[in-house]
Amino acid sequence: MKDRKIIFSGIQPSGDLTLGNYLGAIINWIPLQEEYNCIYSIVDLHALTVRQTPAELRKRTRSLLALYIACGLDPEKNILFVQSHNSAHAELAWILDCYTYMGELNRMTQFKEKAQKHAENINAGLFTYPVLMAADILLYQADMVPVGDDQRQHLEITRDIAQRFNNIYGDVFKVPEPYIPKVGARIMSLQEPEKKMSKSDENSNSYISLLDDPNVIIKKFKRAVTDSEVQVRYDVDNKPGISNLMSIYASVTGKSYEEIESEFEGKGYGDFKLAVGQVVADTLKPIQEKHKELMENKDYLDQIMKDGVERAGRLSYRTLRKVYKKIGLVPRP
Ligand code: ATP
Ligand code: LTN
Repeated sequence: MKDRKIIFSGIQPSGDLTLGNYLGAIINWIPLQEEYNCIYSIVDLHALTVRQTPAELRKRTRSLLALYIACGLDPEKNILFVQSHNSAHAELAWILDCYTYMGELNRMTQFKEKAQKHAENINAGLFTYPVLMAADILLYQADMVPVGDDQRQHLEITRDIAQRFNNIYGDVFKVPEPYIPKVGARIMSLQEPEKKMSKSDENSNSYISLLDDPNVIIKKFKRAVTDSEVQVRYDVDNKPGISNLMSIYASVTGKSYEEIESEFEGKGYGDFKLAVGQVVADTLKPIQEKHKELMENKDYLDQIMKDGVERAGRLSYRTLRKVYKKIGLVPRP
């Protein structure tokens, strides 16, 4: 690997990717591949914190890898791998569990939200989820972690755990920085614009799946909840629906909010919603075609997973060995 800064990020195969995942995370990963050593994982162990149907989880894991590539991540330039293929993640997570306090984990808002949503299955994995995420990142000595705004708190706890460990044992872990985009970091639900767009929402009208048909995309934007004014203007507090559509449009086209406001001056919401739908459908079309082609080539995807985990495994093994030594575990003879 070239001597460059290291980037790590991951997405759970817990449902079809949404436009939120794309604009909040993946779209920012594409330019980074030219300047950094990037490692992107499909974090299937994290997905187990919510009950999954085995056959679907298997299919979605492959599909997510195909989407990574279809969105523009080059498997030669980036390390792409499946988290469960590298046992170092689960191993380091256990160690870090012993350096993380219950009180810290109790403050995590994602845990509180997920516990409320899955009241019948508040398992210990859901509670220690951020520690596995810390292990993912710290194993690779990542400098930066590109994520959406909802992951800010998890990045904070990762930094706290790394610093705590380093204070006891010396400089073992790199303390990572979050990398959160200015526009598109929090795409909201199309039906309830106060809530974030989420792939596990029961109402499929609330999100755009990256694999939705163009006519479905246009229809969902047409139905998006907005206010009773007619002016396309950015104002998150008073016009959350329109502001959300504006941030989607801005993030896909690269236009500023002022440019969008003047583009739609004197036009109604109908025209604007159609334009957003159209530009999103056009952006996703080549991704969908490439995804379809890749899904028909199982051997190719398997080869990428195999190469990816070999490279990831080598890097993480160095950190894991150092950690075991520092804390006093006897090396395997
Ligand atoms: P789930 O609904 O299963 O909790 P999710 O849609 O929130 O999943 P994750 O796999 O948890 O997706 O997140 C993958 C990446 O996408 C993370 O970097 C996260 O910050 C980002 N992300 C998720 N939802 C949004 C959103 N609505 N807007 C912007 N970024 C998002
Ligand atoms: N927790 C993240 C997914 C995730 C992740 C990571 C992101 C797991 N491990 C490591 C960045 C780096 C989520 O819920 N979106």
